[in-house]
Amino acid sequence: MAGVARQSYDATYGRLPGRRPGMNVSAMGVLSKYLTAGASAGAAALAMLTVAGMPDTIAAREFRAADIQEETYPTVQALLLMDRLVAERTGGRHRIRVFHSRQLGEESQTIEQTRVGAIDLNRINVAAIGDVAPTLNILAQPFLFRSIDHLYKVIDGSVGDDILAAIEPNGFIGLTFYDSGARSIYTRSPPVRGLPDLKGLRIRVQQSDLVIRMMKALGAEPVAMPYGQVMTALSAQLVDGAENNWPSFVTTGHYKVAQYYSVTEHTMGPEVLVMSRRAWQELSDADRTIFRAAARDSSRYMREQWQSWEEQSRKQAAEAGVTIIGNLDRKPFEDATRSLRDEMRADPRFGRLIERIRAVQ
Ligand code: GTR
Repeated sequence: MAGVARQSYDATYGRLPGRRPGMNVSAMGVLSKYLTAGASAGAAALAMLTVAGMPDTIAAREFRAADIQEETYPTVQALLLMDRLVAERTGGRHRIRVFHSRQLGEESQTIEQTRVGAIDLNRINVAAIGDVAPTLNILAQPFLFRSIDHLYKVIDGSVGDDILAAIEPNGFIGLTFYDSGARSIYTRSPPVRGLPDLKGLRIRVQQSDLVIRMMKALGAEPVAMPYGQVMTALSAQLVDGAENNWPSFVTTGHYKVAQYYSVTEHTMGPEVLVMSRRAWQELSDADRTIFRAAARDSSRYMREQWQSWEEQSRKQAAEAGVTIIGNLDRKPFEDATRSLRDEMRADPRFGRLIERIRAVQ
């Protein structure tokens, strides 16, 4: 079976996953693991086609994938790996072209384009898509997970699968989750050392009803705006701060202007990879299996490196003079947002799933 033409890969599709310092701790070794595994999965998929007597003439296709993060960001690297896996496992019939750095628009625009089928694949944060695929808001709730381990057990298990499946009526096929760590609040000034310090501060949030309400519940004034505008807003002092995970705080450059990072870890909402229903309908059953498996493999690959990304970003921020407020009492933050969680639990669409999440040990 024809493999990916590796030499021309960089020219056509951009950087290979694993090349960037920090990302490539053991990436090339990890990569070959996935690619080797892929060869047999691809062969198996082709065999399935033959067994089922289906024509093997399913059109070759280039799928457009969106990710607003920049090229070196872990999720973009994961999508680039997914392209290689899909190419290898379909004998080069299908490719994924990754449009990173908001080339296809801001997150809310890409979500709409994915819903109508103009974008085929989209890597989005669960909070950002929660307004149109409400089940994903479950995972974006403040103080839902006890730890990152708890989150992993949930998204890797049957609840995760059920949440991915639940968004199909909203026009999306949920393929996999990606790491996003925990989000914390950072400010230009004043430093947030406890809940009272947040009072009245203008904090940029994602364009999400849930997150807007969460920030209000914390006593701040939420300012919802697209990711691509936050740096300007911080620099021009239109907002006092924002909130995000370590790698986003650093890759966006926000750490250069917002020099207080308060470890509130108020949400651990992961990233999600969705496919448009339209693109999904074009895939044969065998190709669907390949896409799902490649998505999950790319997510495992990314997870193997996520922690080192977080650590390196944290270190880079500290070296650049960021004050890390790590000893803040999170209990008042949790208490202030309790009514949001209670409301979601009482919602018949979400109550059972939330109970299952809480029961995961
Ligand atoms: C990042 C996430 C993006 C986007 C961004 C934001 O952590 O990866 O998809 O949601 O946060 O704050 O807008």
